[in-house]
Amino acid sequence: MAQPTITLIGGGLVGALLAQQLAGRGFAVEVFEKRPDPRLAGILGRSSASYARGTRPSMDSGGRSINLALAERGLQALRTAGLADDVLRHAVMMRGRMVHTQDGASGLQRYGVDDSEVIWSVSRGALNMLLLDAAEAAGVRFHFGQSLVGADLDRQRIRLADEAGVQRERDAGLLIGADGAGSAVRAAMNAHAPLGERIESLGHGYKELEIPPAGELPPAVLQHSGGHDQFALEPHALHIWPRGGYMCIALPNTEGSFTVTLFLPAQGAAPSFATLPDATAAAAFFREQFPGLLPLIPRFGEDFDSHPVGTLSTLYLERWHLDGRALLLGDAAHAIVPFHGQGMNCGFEDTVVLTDLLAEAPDDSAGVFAEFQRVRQPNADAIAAMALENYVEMRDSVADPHYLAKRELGGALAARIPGHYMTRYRLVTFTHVPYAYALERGRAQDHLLEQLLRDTPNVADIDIEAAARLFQSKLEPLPRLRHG
Ligand code: FAD
Ligand code: E1W
Repeated sequence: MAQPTITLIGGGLVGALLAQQLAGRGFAVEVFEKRPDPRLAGILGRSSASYARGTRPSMDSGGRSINLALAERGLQALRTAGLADDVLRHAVMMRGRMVHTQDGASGLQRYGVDDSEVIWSVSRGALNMLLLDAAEAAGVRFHFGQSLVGADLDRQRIRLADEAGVQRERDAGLLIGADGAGSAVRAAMNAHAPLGERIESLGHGYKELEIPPAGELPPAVLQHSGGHDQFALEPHALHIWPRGGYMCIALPNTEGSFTVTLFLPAQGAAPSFATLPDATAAAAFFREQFPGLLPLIPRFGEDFDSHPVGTLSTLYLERWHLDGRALLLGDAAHAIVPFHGQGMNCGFEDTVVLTDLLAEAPDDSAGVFAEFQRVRQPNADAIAAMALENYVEMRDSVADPHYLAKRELGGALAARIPGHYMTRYRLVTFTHVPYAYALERGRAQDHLLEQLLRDTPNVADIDIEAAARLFQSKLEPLPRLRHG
């Protein structure tokens, strides 16, 4: 039987990668993307050639440089698609988190055991363009500047609007929504038959700021900042300035800049975005709370005033599909808060699962969509929960003595019994075990760590051999963990 035509809404990170894989399996794929083609419509009319030459390739349409952390799960999906090496050529390795305390001290906490366990900072814009190129080369047809505005799901028809607002209708075939957290496909499906949607706002927002390459900063501010070459800070780290109820982070860009993100309550008593109405108030707040960071952001005022406050929510749905007619994936199905750096990674994992299922049973889309949700939803729920938990851990506990004792004991066990103990962070970030398994295993391990520390709060006093025997007797060995 002829394979059905697939209509994909959204040519973002997940949509572009899914399209490339489906086309590689022989599906005819049409993608409708709201925004103009980023490869042509560079900032200030920059030509696509300047992107190809790599001049400041990480700018968004507002001229900002936005990056994301790519970890093993996303990398594995890119390997499946044959794109991992290309992506890594444009990535900056991050070995661990560099924690900057209020007093100006900083120290690197490695993420993994060695350089085989690292994560990668990639430019969202450059990654998206690479994926669009790859999908096009695989035969995908893109229609940019085409926004989904409605659908008649009974007749499998969609309505699109171009940038001038002119609408037209067309047949959808199989409709797949990869159109992000504010998904229009989801809205159309929900209007047709409720999806059991629940959106939980975190109540915190975020604002992006930029640390330029070192060459653009006065030598005096670079003296103790810990950077080298063109980087104002240590390049191979994810920087964190935890401050209790809020924090800043910074990820490196290939050209030497860093993108800083401030996470802060949206409303309520100071400090919150509501109590920082303008850049002057915000600069005073930074001078107080992030004194080492402020001088590295020379365009603080412009950045603060011109960049919007982003909102953060978790999206839960009861249903991800309408029988065999329409399906959601990526953020459209399961948007999460960003504090584990796994939203894109999870969406990339989705694309591999869906492509395999569809290629195996191309004429049973109802069965495939149901199976996709059955497999992926428990894992999406698990990473949603872990991402929420990680915010608290990031903000509050990186300096908490009990947390540090647990880390120390965990480190000793990871070295002594690697087949029985691996931190939840490493299971999530450096392996392919299902997220739901990482969540469950993390709980069981944590329970035992707490039990040991309750009896003997001082790690130096704990008998590691006895602790190792406890873990080995209470927990199954970890599954075979494929690294890299
Ligand atoms: P999107 O990237 O949102 O793409 C959706 C696409 O659909 C867009 O191109 C959009 O223009 C298009 N679209 C929208 N509506 C329509 C319409 N009506 N018609 C046609 N097209 C439409 N994840 C990580 O893995 N690591 C990180 O370090 C990380 N950091 C993050 C930091 C922040 C502050 C935030 C907010 C998120 C972060 N994430 C991270 C999550 C990551 O950004 C998302 O999970 C990922 O972008 C989801 O990809 P997507 O393709 O599903 O959605
Ligand atoms: C990562 C936006 C973002 C992205 C991330 C991470 C964090 C905090 C944030 C989690 C982490 C990579 N994390 N880092 N250090 N400890 N946990 O690992 O992507 Cl806020």
